[in-house]
Amino acid sequence: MPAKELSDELKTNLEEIFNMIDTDGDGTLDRNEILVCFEKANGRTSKALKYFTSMDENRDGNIKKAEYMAFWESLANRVTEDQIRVELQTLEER
Ligand SMILES: [Ca+2]
Ligand SMILES: [Ca+2]
Repeated sequence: MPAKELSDELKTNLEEIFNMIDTDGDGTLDRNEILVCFEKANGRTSKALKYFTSMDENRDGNIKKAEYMAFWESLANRVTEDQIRVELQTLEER
């Protein structure tokens, strides 16, 4: 099955969230930034760490934007965009 592309709208949304999580603006998400984001969202730290581990493909402890986008793109092959939006809403709820 060919890889499913994320819609432009969802990509824009994902980039906005990336920039929101990347509080020091260095273009990568570190463990701390992810934890802060998820703690503010719902205190769901274990879920944050699960996401973080699956996103960090090269295991260097940081999530680059490319790794982040690749994670969501691979997720798009398994779930619908609506489900991704639901996930994103849990991040955006403050
Ligand atoms: Ca950062
Ligand atoms: Ca990495």
